[in-house]
Parts: sequence; structure tokens; C-alpha cells
Amino acid sequence: LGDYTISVGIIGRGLVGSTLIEQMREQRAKLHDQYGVDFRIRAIASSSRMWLLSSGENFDEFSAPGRNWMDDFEKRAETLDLDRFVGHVNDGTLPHAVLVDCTASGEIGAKYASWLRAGLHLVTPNKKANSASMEYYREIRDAMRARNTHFFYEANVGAGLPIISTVRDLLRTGDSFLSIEGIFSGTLSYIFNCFDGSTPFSRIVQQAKELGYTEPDPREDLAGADVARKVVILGREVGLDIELDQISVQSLVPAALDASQGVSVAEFMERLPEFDDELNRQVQEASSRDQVLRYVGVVDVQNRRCAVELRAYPRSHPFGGLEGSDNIVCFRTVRYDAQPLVVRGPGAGAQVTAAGVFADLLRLAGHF
Ligand code: NHO
Repeated sequence: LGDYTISVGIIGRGLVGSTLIEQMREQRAKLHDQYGVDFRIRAIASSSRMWLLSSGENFDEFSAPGRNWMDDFEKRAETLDLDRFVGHVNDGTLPHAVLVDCTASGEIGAKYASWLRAGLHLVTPNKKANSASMEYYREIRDAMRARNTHFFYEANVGAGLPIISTVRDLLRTGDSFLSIEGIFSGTLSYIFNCFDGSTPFSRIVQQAKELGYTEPDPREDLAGADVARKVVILGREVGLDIELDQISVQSLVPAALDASQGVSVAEFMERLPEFDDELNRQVQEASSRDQVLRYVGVVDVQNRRCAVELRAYPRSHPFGGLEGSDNIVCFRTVRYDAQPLVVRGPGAGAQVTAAGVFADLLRLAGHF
């Protein structure tokens, strides 16, 4: 076995997990022949079951074209036992072991520190661990240092866009951050890129829901909680000691329609037009000044403040000309002060998210 043979356990076989497995299958021969990198998928878990491949089994057989590994999962999977799952991936038969967490589970995120301390590497698009308490955030970093293990999470922010890696490159080369400001939600990007005052806000939310751009309950997008997690992760990346509940978040869900009031999704959608006036007034006011409204996340590094809120920007601003569900991030640093460094592109979808996770796996292999 070469140094680049890596035992892989995939937790979560939903949209991102299954797309990642497909992308790894497609690249497998090339990675092996050109770079000597050999990722061996040895275990896959869903929320209640797990499939542990025996030492004689090769996942390539099950994922060959014309065969659906999901069928094999259904036949062979047993009840999920996370400790056995992790022990199997890290059984010492291969030189390195990595867990890829493709769930959105906080419970899984809460295990990272112990897994890193047990010698496993970790790659994930799941934001829960990095946006948990600062204490746990530090515990993860301590575990990595103690065992020289790696944890990569590029897809925590902006799916496959180079956002975390850009922050790291700037810091490592000695630059200092002034601010990070961005549109981090594909859903809210779409909604505000469409919202110019000609169509009521509630109608655009309805369209976005029908197109499948929102969560099944659009309030999850409109409340800004997911953007707040991304902002905390970026804030911590640039050195702020910040907790999720210290971020000021402007929710776009009218208080009377909050889920905590017992309002169903159907009733929320039906009554949202009652609240159109205020946002319509704001967009028209912005428009009269040649501005647009954007729902942004901000890390103000100089004032050590993070916020998630609706802001008005001139049409000529990089945020002004955004299209579709693109994400965009402006990094202002000492070196990029007069003109910010801007990263822009699709920030949602299984293909680009899985590719971000896959790139992290290759980044990990680059350390061996
Ligand atoms: P799914 O399809 O629900 O799959 C989750 C899987 O995890 C399921 O197989 C479930 O059985 C398993 N699971 C849940 N709890 C488990 C547990 N305790 N133990 C074992 N397995 C468990 O979710 P996705 O879509 O595949 O997402 C996976 C992760 O990627 C999540 O952390 C999500 O936040 C992250 N992610 C997904 C996407 C995406 O495209 N689907 C994006 C970013 C991150 O950029 C994407 C996006 O859409 C961003 C956002 N919607 C926006 O900007 O508007």
C-alpha cells in the first residue's frame, strides 16, 4: 500500500453524500494513475443504518456503471453503531483514515473532537461543529494539534467556492482582515435578485419555493439562522471569539407568522402577503436612490462585530449585479483595501457542494 491509500467512511448518503461518491468514482482511475491517490470507501452510514465493507470487498464493484450501490446498501446495511463504524474505518489496515460527514447533524458534529483525537481526519460540509460553542471549537483545534490530524470544511460556506481557503491563504501570507461581507444564502440571493418592487415580496418567496430553491419551510431560509452560522465560522476563521447568539440577526419572518406561534407552512405562505408593505416600501425607497436590497452577512473585524441583515447597495456595487442564486463575498484586507478581493459564483447545489468536499479530500491527501 502506498502512502496515499486512504480509508474513507461516509456519514450521510443524502444529496451531497451520494453525489460525492459518484464524483469519486468518476475520478478514481485518474487520481490513482496520475497521483497515486487511492481513496477506499470502507463504510457508509445513513441516520439509522450502516454498511461496513469487509476486507475482501471493494466498493468499486458496487459502484461500477450499471450497478446501483444504494441497492447493496439496502441489502447489507445493519443498525447504525457509530463507534463500530468509526473503529472499522480506522482499523489500522490502511495508512490513513478519514471520516466525511455529509449530514446536517449536531450530534455527529459533537463527535469530531474525539474522532480527531483518535487519529482520524475529518472533512465536512456540515456547519454544526464549527458554529457550536467557542469552547468546543477550541477543543477540536486542540485535538488536531495533539494528534496531528486534519479537519477541512471548505463547503461550510459558499459550497464549492474558494472562501475558507482564500481566508487562510491571506492570513498565512501575513495579510490582515478589515471586513468580510457577503451574500451567503443561495435562496436569499435568488429572492433579492428578483425583488425590485415590481412583484410583491411574498410572490417571489412563493416562486422560489415552487422552484425548489427554499427549504420545505421557507422560514428556515428567511430567519437567517443558516447565514448566521456561516458568519460565525468566517468570524472565527479570522480570529474573533464569537458565539452564535452574539450575532445580530435580522429575521425576515414576521413575528406573528413564526413557527413558534404554531403557524403552519401553508398558513405562513397564505398570510405572508399581509406583510408585503414594509419590504415593498424599503425596496422602492432604495430604488429611488438607484440602490437594491441585499440580505448580507458581515464580519466587521475592526469592531469585532458580526451581523446578518438587509442592506441597500448601489446598483454599481458588486452585490448589485448578482444573478440567480449566486453567492458573493467581498474580502477587505490591508492589502485589498481600496479594491476588495471578490469571490462570486454558484453557492448552492449538490454538484458544487460535493466538489468542495472532494477538493478537501484531495487537500488532505496533499498532507501525506
Ligand atoms: P440530505 O440530503 O438531507 O442528507 C443528509 C444525510 O445525512 C441523510 O442520508 C441522512 O440519513 C443522514 N443523517 C442525518 N443524521 C444522521 C446521523 N445522526 N447519523 C448518520 N447519518 C445521518 O442533506 P444534504 O443536502 O446532502 O446536505 C448534507 C450536508 O451538506 C449538510 O450539512 C448541509 O448543510 C450541507 N450542505 C448542503 C448543500 C446542498 O446543496 N444540499 C449546500 C451546502 C451545504 O451549498 C448548498 C446549499 O444548498 C446551500 C443553501 N441551501 C443556500 O445557500 O441556500
